[in-house]
Amino acid sequence: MSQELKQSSSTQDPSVIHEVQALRDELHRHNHLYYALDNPEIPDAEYDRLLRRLQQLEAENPDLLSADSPTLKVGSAPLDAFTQVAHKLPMLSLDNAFSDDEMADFNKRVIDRLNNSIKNEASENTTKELFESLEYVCEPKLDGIAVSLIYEDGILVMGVTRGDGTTGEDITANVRTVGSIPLRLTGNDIPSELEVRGEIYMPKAAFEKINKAALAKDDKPFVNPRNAAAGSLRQLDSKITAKRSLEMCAYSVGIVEGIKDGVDFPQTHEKILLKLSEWGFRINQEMRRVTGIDACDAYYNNLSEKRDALPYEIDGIVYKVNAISLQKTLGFISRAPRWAIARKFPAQEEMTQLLGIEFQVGRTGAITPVARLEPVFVGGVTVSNATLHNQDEVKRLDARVGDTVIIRRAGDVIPQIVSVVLSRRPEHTVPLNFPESCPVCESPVVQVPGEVVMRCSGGLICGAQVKESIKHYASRKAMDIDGLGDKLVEQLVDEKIIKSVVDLYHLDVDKVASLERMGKKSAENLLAAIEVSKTTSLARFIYSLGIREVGEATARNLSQYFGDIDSLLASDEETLILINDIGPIVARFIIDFVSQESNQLLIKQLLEQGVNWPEAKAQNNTDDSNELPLVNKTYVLSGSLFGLTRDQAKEKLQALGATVTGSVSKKTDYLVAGPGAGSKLTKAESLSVPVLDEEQLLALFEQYA
Ligand code: 9MJ
Repeated sequence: MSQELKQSSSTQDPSVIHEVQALRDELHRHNHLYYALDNPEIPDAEYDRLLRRLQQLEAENPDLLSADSPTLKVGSAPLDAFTQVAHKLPMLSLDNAFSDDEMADFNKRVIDRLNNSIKNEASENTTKELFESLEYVCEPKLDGIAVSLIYEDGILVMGVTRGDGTTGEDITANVRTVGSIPLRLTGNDIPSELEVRGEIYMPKAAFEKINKAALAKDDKPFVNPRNAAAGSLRQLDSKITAKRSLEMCAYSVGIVEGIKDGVDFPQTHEKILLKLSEWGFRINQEMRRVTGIDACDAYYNNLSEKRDALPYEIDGIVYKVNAISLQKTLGFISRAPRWAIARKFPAQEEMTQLLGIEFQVGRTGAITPVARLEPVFVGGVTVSNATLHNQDEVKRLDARVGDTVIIRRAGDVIPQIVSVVLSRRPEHTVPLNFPESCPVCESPVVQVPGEVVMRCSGGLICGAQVKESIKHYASRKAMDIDGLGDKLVEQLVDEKIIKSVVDLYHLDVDKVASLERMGKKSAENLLAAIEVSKTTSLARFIYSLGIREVGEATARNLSQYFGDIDSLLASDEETLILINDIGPIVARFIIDFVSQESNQLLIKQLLEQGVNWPEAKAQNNTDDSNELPLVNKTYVLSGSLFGLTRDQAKEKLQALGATVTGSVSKKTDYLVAGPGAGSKLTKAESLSVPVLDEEQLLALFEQYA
């Protein structure tokens, strides 16, 4: 509970006093949940908003300031299970900025203060230029757990969490297990007492691995890598911590005593970091020294692009004045240094209301629950839907209509519901029931043993499956029917103009023209596009049939192997599994498809309507593709190309035997990068994957023409 607020002459408004009191109580509770229990209930963005509101009210009503205000505190009391240790120098936190404007304000505050202090020292020559070209060090803000490591004569003797900034927990046994924390430093210029500060974090890959293992054992997964790191560090048994693949990145020094005679301790932040690296610490490879605030903003933009490709989570950029002498001049305010700031990325997690849940039926009958949300701005876009994936996820979350939920949207990933804020659950909510019959055609919903997904058993009786299969057939990578988008397919099916893809070839131009938002010209264009699309490739045709698990690559392999559709129809599982990339499960799906009479009839009818492709020689031999020049080579395409589309480039590469994938990894042989290549280019560079430009790609095609 906050101390009772004194009413003073300047703040009479009881509603302000009440709001301040309520905010403090609320923030105290969230601090405890976050710092002591590793179990935050609300997203950081919501916490920041509450804190900022309290800061604003305190600034407007200074008489309401109180010694126990959460605005003066960094965190909350540590758990009792570990010994508490007082920091010799407090571990401060950082002030935040959320825009270029707030960064400019920070820079101005720094410059004004430095100018004033110089004036006070009676130097008339205030060098405005000097401060306008002030050096900052920029580094990613790791989203982990801040720690202090004490070294005596170069030997690690203690590791302490930040705790509330004044007192932390002794986690020495646990930090010793972290690979990137040196137990003994190297060098002969190490001060006899040295405190190194940094962030312990869990890399994304390790986080995914431990959560997979947790789910396999029916344990509760961690919400994010930071919670996973915190949970791992707070283990009383350090053997468990040792298995958690934690990392530490050093970002500053605290106490430094007993510098050896003749040794000059570095006098800039950058040089201190380089010295720490020399002594054996990991420092951030993205760290850069820049001049002026514009360069800080450019660094921010650049890192925003790279963010998804980094192997660890970051939630912003930290900027620090480089010269230690200037840092000393600037000093501190209550809880943060004046010489540093954290520029936060737009929140990737936000809170909103769950308005309803709908069940969508996909092309293969898979039923996906979709959450309808009160629109919320998160991760840079407004989100009003989020997938709930499947029944297991629905059970895990227990999200109910009316609930307040936390939404996460990171990078280009589809928005997810992370958790439910149970303390805000209204009364009389009901758990979600998965439907027993299809919401579209009312056929029974079935679950194949061993599969998580529930499916509508209606097949092509089901209007939803019909629509999705026609959309797939017409899509760009399938029959590529120009102008036949999802909306138009829905209209054609809803108006009973078509029931299957075969009906596309008997369309009545007037009926199409009479549809909403259509007209004579659009209808004629559509019919012309359908005519043009009839000439295709066998690979596209196989893909367009929508056989389960037969994507573009598998369709291409089938096309190359069989050379014609009849051989595919006459095939068997033993033959299919000889083909590149086809295992017993996919082989079963293919046989299931081709053995159904309705599918055989469909293919026959499509061919009768004039769907055709150039004849090709069957390779009928799984090794043949090895004769193609780019076989076993993996390419990724990114950015814009000018002389051809990315799809054309992809098809040409594949025709030469190459595999083309969507993301850069150690297995990638080449990245083809055009302007705007973004994070894929960054990742390729970080993995030393060779990068080709369009000219080099065209030269490659020329070589094998
Ligand atoms: C993080 N989290 O990466 C600081 N931080 O400096 C970096 N945090 C910091 N610096 C002073 N790079 C207080 C916190």
